[in-house]
Amino acid sequence: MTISKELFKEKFMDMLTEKYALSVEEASPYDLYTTLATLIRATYAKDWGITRRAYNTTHEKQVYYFSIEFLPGRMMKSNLLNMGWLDTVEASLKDLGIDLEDILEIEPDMALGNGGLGRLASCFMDSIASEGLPGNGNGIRYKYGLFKQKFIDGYQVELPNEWLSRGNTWEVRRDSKAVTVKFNGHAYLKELEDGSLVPIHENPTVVRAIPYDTGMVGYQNGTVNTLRLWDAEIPLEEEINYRSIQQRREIEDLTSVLYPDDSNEAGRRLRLMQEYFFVSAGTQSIIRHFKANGYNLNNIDEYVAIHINDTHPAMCVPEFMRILVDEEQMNWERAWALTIKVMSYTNHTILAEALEKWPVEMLRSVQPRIYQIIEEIDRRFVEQMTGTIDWGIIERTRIISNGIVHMAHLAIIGSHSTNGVAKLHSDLLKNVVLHDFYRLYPSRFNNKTNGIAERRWMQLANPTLSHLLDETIGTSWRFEASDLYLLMNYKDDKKVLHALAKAKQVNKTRLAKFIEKETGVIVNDHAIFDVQIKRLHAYKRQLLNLLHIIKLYLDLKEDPKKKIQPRVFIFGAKAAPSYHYAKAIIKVINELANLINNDESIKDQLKIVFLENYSVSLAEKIIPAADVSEQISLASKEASGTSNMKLMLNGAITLATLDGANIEIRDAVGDDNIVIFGLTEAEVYAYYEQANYRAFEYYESSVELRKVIDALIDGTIPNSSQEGIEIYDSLLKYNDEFFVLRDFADYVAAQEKVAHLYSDQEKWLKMSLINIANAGRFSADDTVKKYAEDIWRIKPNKTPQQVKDETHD
Ligand code: GPW
Repeated sequence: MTISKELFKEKFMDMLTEKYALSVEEASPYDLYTTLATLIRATYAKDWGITRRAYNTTHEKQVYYFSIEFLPGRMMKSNLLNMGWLDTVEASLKDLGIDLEDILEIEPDMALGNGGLGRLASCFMDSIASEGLPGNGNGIRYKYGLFKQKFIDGYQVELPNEWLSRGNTWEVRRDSKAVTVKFNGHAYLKELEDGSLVPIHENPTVVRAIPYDTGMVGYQNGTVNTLRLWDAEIPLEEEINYRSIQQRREIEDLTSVLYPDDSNEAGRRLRLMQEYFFVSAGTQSIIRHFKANGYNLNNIDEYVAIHINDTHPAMCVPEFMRILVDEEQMNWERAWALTIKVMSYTNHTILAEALEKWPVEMLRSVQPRIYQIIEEIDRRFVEQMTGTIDWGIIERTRIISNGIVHMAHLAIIGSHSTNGVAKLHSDLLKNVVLHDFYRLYPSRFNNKTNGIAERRWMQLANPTLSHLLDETIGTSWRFEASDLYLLMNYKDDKKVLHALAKAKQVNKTRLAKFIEKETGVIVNDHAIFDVQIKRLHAYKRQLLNLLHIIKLYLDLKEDPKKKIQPRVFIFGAKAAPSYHYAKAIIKVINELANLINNDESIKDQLKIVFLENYSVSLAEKIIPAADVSEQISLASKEASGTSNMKLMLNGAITLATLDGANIEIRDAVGDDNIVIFGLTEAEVYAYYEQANYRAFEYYESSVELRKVIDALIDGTIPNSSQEGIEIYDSLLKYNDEFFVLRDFADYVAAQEKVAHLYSDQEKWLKMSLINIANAGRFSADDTVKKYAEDIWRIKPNKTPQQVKDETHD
């Protein structure tokens, strides 16, 4: 799909006339944006159709990736890149006096996710299409994306994110593919005259699910897959049953808001309804599609793989059973064998509070038939296991116990594969968290270390470095991420290292300008840009970062002549609206920032910038400019992390605990090219076993630490006494759940090492180069290939070009 400048300009101006009857000079940036978006969509639409028809005619197996979150960010630049149009369009628009960057900024982020989980799903969508794999996304079209974050007086305030208010050019509403989803009511088995039982669902609430499809354009391979997001409406023929505003609102609410919590489950009944809504709509539409295309449901496992992204879509298991058994009259055993072969599940956390559990009463009331099926799955599981193993294991692994439905148990028992998202995480699943299941089904457990869409995080986000890579190692890395390794040949090449420094400087200067524009803070763009960007969560320990900054500040105040390696600490983080403690940390960071940034005596040595409204598009601005990547979660708590990979790819040096994928980054670059500190996972577990962590002892025995902690409550940091006390208490009164005090001294030493390393620029640049060169292994292209081979058993499809070639000869 290449295009000449002339042809593009002609098409673009025609489209502008068609859509708005405007000339380039008359058009607003918004008009230009929608015109370009429409042209892009119209262009890939042909391949979109060819791809779909190719999947149908070749009967290749397809995967459906069910995820309650997708976080694609902006689509325009990514589509241009993947179509092979980016450079031509940029140059053509320039001829017309238009700066492409200005147009790109018009697009609202598609933020239908909270953080890592949703972004992973979107990186996978890009990679699945780019690998030519037959794969589809299935999720919810939330009317409001993740809240917009503002800081008012240093506090996080949440505003609605109306991303659809001006329409969405990328999506296609497919009315003809609507399905109905049933909730509530009463379910029972009715005995017929011949003694057989039929399931009856009485008085259900009936909702119409309408799919909105978005093309997922593969990287210059002609493949365009589909991300299908469902919206809820009142079915016309059911209008009569929705008489009150209250009843109508319930349907509207179903797809209204993304549950804005990350790693903490709640949201309760509405969230459960959302889960069943997209599970049922997606599963029904898959089965309907395959039936309509003449497939035999008895070997549906040869054509369909369904992936359960964390437990939120775990009801795929009973829903698939419901359709096969109730609607298709298949016998239970056959249906169950197929279900297990079709389903696979990824676990993304070991935090107990994030493992989904639903009260029996609530699940039964939201979907009584699904509850019955879960009960039957549970009954058969217990029956099958009884006598083969300890009763204790059965009690701990069964799906329903003490009035609670355990969704992870449902997902594991109902699927053939359970994977973790980094080596350490997968080992912890096998050996600790899911050990009982591992004993039952050892062959179901496997690891798939996360990956990132390196096209977005390098080619789109960092054109400066991308050009340097082209000049140094050629352009093959743009197609094959592992070719980044060619850069290793230049690790001692002064010219290349110098060029690397220049590229980083360009990005830092650009970010510094952005920071000034957004916050008014002027930062020294030659300081170390030290970046921590991720959801605000106690286990991620933004607090440890904060305490270290307080220490640097106190040091500078105590000795005004002291010189430190200048630093700009950059934060980006949203806190769940109900997560009081996380919000307290935001407030204190903001107040400390205010204090330090306005302290004349500190000058250029220290600045803190907390950028509002962290999002995919903000990440694209920050990451290319980062020198230091803060990955400082308590060992064992961060399942993988993915910002660690994005920052490494962009040449930042990782400052990390041995947690999640940090361990694999260390293995990739070697101990000399990463800075590791803190407790190991084994040490953390030893504390748990011996119950012998005493946070207070660290406070008592270290003068330095005591000064830092006291600064939280002694008025050093203005306007934050309440929050300071809350944090102080979490550390000392409640014994510091995430071992911040235990790791403090080690972290300070590691930060001193970072400063020291940075002062030797040549060494630093070499480390940076080695990080870039070794980041290829974290390409999501490779990750999805492994899922495709080991779990989904799907093969790359023919490209539209191949299909065309064949039909022509
Ligand atoms: F709790 N993750 C996330 F496991 O972003 F479901 N949201 C979530 O709700 C959960 C996990 C859940 C993240 C992990 O915290 C992170 O370590 C991982 O890299 C990411 O999922 C993708 O696997």
